[in-house]
Amino acid sequence: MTYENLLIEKESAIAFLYVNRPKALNALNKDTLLEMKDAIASISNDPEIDVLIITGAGEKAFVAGADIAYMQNLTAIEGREFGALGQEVFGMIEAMEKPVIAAVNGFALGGGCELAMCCDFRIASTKAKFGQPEVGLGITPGFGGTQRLPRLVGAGMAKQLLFTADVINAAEALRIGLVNEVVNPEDLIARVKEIAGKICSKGKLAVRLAKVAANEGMQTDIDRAMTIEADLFGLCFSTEDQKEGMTAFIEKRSPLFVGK
Ligand code: DAK
Repeated sequence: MTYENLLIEKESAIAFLYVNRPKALNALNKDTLLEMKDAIASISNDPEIDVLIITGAGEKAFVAGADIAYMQNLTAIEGREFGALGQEVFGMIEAMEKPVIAAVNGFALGGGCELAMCCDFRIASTKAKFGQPEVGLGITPGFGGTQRLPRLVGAGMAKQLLFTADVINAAEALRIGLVNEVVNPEDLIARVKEIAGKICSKGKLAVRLAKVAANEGMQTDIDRAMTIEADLFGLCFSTEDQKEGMTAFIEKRSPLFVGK
């Protein structure tokens, strides 16, 4: 599939997905979401890629939301389909076993904030702005915002943001735990690449199983979650990487992981 609204770049084991509609501040319309669905499936299945970085093209925006011009005249049925498509794509990002980092370079509003939240974690530039402005448009968030925001920042803070439609800056996003780090705009991609590179240097099966354990564990009660963790921990002992990682430690050398 050729993409009109995305740019995909690959650098060793790291893939970059740029949402690329800078004139509309990278707003998500149906075509963009369909392209993202294709791209995420392809990156998930690409054996050369271990980490995905999602960011926005241009200087101003990560993603300024779902495309309001596209949504303005949707019928109820079309709106339902659009919401389901967004939820499906964001669910694919959250569920893909390879780590996904959001490099938030500017506005991350509405569907853009929701896109950042379905990534595993967020690194922001000082220019980033976050918010769920939907109630100001007479709608509720529809791509998971009412669910992921409370899980990330707590119910009280999430409800304040959801009910007021307030837009917060990167420092406030850091304070409430919505982002992990804030860096200067010119350093954003380098910093995210540095983190991605560090992840790539680890046992990739272990990284993926750790993601599965964390994601699945958060969806269930603690006893079941511990069982999931124990099972996935056990599974690691079927891998060459576990043998190599522990042998390297005993032999006081760096491990050479093969991802098997
Ligand atoms: N959609 C479409 N176009 C957008 C856009 C958006 N979300 N955001 C910006 N643009 C366009 C602007 O219309 C403008 O286009 P032109 O006029 O140049 O053609 C261009 O991008 C530049 O924007 P501005 O001129 O407004 O730039 P400023 O720097 O002055 O302002 C801004 C930047 C980000 C503060 C402002 O653009 C803004 O407030 N944008 C809207 C932000 C917003 O409200 N985002 C949330 C969208 S609602 C659901 C499915 C999905 C959703 C909900 C439910 N179901 C079906 C259940 C999701 C909803 C949303 O995400």
